[in-house]
Amino acid sequence: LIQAQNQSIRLNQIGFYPQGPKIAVIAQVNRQNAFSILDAVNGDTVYRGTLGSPRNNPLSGKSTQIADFSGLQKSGKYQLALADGTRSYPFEIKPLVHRAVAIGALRGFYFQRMSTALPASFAGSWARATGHPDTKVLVHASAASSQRPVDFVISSPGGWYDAGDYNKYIVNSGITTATLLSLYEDFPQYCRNFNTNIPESKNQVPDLLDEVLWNLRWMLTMQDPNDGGVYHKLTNPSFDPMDIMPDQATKPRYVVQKTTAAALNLAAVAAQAARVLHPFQQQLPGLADSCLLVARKAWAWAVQNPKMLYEQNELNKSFDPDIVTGAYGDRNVEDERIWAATELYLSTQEAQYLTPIQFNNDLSVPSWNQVATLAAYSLLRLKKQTTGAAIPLRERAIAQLLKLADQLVADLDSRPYHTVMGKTARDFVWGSSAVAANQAIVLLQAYRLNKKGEYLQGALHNLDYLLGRNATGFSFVTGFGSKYPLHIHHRLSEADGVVEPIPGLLSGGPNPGKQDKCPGYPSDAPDECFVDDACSYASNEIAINWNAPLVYLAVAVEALAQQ
Ligand code: 9MR
Repeated sequence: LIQAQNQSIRLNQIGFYPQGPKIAVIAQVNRQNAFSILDAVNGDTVYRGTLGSPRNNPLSGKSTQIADFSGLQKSGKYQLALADGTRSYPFEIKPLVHRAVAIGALRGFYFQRMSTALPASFAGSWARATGHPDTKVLVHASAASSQRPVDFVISSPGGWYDAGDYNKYIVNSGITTATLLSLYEDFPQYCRNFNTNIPESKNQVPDLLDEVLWNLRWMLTMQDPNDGGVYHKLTNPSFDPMDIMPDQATKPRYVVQKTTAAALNLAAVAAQAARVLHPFQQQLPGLADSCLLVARKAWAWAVQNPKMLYEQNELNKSFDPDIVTGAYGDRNVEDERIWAATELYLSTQEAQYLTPIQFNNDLSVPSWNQVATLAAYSLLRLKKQTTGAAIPLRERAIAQLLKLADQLVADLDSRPYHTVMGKTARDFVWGSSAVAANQAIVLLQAYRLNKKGEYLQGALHNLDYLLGRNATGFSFVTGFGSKYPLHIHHRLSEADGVVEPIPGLLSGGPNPGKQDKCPGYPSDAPDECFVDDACSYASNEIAINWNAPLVYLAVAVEALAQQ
């Protein structure tokens, strides 16, 4: 009976929890205000409602109307229908409604695994041969030293492909891996029973941590054991063409320059991993201890080298070959210092790490280059480990986090899509989908502190945004929903000869920067600057630091719905 679906009805294309908020947005003002919810199987009307009064969208000048059917709590498969007969995509109301998305999003990381073949038993139609062994990686001239001359080769296998490209970057791995470790620390019980059908599913380590280990072990190899410094990235000099599979992509690879940002990212992640992996001594002998050693050494290097920034253009003036892949060139590493110090403190309780920590500045929604808030999350979570002089730091972190959460949910009732996302045009940066997901994590952390319903609801509204309730009408997660991107900027999906993109990957989302200059952007409105075309690396690429907060969000709402 699913028929005549109208793309102007925007809603979470997967569905809603029986007790949760349920909102659809009509992207054009309608002449008749009545709407109904139909049983998608037999067409019966199960709920009637009235659209809200028009809301102005300052980003596009358009108006929307809200259909709120939160009162419908019965499980089932439904469609929303307007008085003129137009119908929405089908959606479900049921417990565990986001479990499949949560599993799919974590499996997205499995598909990003480097240096390994993906057999059909785990990867289905997206099975592939092994590529990028990275066992003989050249030390770039920018990273050469007396111990590591230019012709020196290191082994640095594993890790996840960063995004649509075939390189791996420590800075971006930092926030990604930490977000997944934090998910485990926040919801250990749920995560212990979260099976994602990966090769390690039958071992005695939770799948979430097995997935993390794939990248963590790589990150550890990026430290130069001679001095504790950490290479910024492992990369080809320039991006591969779009139509080449990993086993065919055999150009030389380099580790490039040691930077402060890389050292602090590794210090933070390895310190957090040390305490998360501590209970798994038997399954992973020695690993937690090694992580702590690596973290301490990386920190010490950063103390000696407090501002070694990654400046790719400058680097190319002095060294060959030129490196033109992703820079992740953060110009301010003070937030990375706070984060690494906090994780080291929480894993060791040593006062030496307390000195650099302060929460005097406003916290911001995390991104690859803004990570102080990750430190706040860990302090909130680990109350017992926070003693003495750390107690007032934790209190300040809590106050700042709640302030940020309150700003995010303010005026929700007037927003055109009733989402936390999109309060201002500034939310629509490169990778805006991750802004939405990370805003939701801020709210979930606040919710864990004081159980205020509006925070949890705000997080759900942003999940709705990602799954279709937005100005583009797309669910941004491949393979999930009725309309999702089919042409992500993703070499693995473009080159594999399979029509469907690899599932469980979060597209970057609207970005008015339009840096790719692709044809086909529908408008200049910041919330509409999205084009489902593989040429659009600025709006339709995928990336591990965008997928990780999606995993966190989907798993967290599932875990909370069961409590
Ligand atoms: O996510 C990054 C975004 O914040 C930057 O504006 C953009 C341009 O520097 O780079 C993005 O990261 C890309 C990285 O540099 C290379 N791999 C793909 C990443 C996602 O587009």
